[in-house]
Amino acid sequence: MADNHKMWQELGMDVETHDLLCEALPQAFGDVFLSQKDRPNKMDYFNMVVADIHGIRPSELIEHQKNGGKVVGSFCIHVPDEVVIAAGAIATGLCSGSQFWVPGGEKVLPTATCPLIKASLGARFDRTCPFFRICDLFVGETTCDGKKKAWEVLSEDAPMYIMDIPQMKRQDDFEKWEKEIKNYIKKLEELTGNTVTQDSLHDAILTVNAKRKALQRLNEFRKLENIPISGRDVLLITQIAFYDDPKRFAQMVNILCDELEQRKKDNFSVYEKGTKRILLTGTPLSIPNWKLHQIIETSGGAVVCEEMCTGIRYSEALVNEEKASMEKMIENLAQRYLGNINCACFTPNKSRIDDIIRLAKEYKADGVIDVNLKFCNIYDIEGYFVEKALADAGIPCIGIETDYTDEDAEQLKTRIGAFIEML
Ligand code: BJ8
Repeated sequence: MADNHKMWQELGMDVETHDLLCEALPQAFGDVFLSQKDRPNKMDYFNMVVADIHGIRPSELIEHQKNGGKVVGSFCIHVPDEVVIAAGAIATGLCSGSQFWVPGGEKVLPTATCPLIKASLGARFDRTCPFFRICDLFVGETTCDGKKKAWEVLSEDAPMYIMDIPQMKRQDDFEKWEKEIKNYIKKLEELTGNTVTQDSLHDAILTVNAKRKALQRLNEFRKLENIPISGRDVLLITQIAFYDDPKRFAQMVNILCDELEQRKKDNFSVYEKGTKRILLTGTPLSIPNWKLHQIIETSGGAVVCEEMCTGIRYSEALVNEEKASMEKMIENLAQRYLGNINCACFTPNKSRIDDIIRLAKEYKADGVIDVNLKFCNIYDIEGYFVEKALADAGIPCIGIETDYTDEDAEQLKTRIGAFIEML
């Protein structure tokens, strides 16, 4: 693996502290992923990306900047990557899934803030993540209260732009969101000096759709009785989707799917017979948050679907692919990015509840685990409806609350183990 220290130093990172993260990651990755039996060979690409996650992709982003390009980071799947790509910039995900960054966030935020938000700010303020050093623009959104206020704090140190996401899905809200997307396009045009054209926007829609289609193809394998790939591996791939070059990523996922196609023909499963099928729903699992999948899949369960932003919510819906007027394509983006994402920030949010039941049936889940990141009120409260709907549908469910630490790992193992046993 290349020595990235020079690059990190030039980015103004705290290299010494960052080295501690680099030391811990290979062990965690080995324990969760490399210890699995019968992994598909074509996971090699994704292993390599993660092994050098703060090296390979950051150096590509820097190369793009050296050639005059811009890099735009965002924290939420409501922010449309298509317009960033159409403006000739690179879009990258920014939300952070490690406890490593949380204490840094706690220096500027109340402890009673969700770990995802704390880690995101910690990564920037502590200078321990290259992605948070590279971005020319940080795009926040007004989804939950914690994020909304945290962006104000982050803006003291980073160039921020905020998209105001409606909290309902009425006709007026779609129109408002269309305006927000138009304003975002203007901002990106100013940043990059490029114009978003009908051609560039249409190409970008096709590029991002191709990535989502590859993920859809991958997820289809999880509906099979004999599942040819583990939930852990699919989670990892989905997490990488937020960072990788979209065209290369789609190509690599499709190559992997070709291998899985053969496994499907051979009725090959990575799980033993009798393994219980689990659907996860709730708050996102940002990289490198692999805790729950690891616990579930070493306790007699298989994660068959994530009704999460790091799951189906990211990949299921496509943007209409028609090459229409700019106006119409922006309307199509607004439809997809407002209408088809069921974040708990919306009221009401019945379509999420319906989706959970639909997905539990499609993926033949034996049980559902409703996951909540500590201090996330909106998902916590919505858990009431999730659990009620699942009880009505006769699908067993438990709700759990967790964070990025390992402190609750033993307790979670006991609870999840007991849940899986009774399925
Ligand atoms: S669309 S889930 S990515 S906002 S977990 S920060 S909600 S307190 S991450 Fe999210 Fe967009 Fe919604 Fe998805 Fe706040 Fe809750 Fe923390 Fe959250």
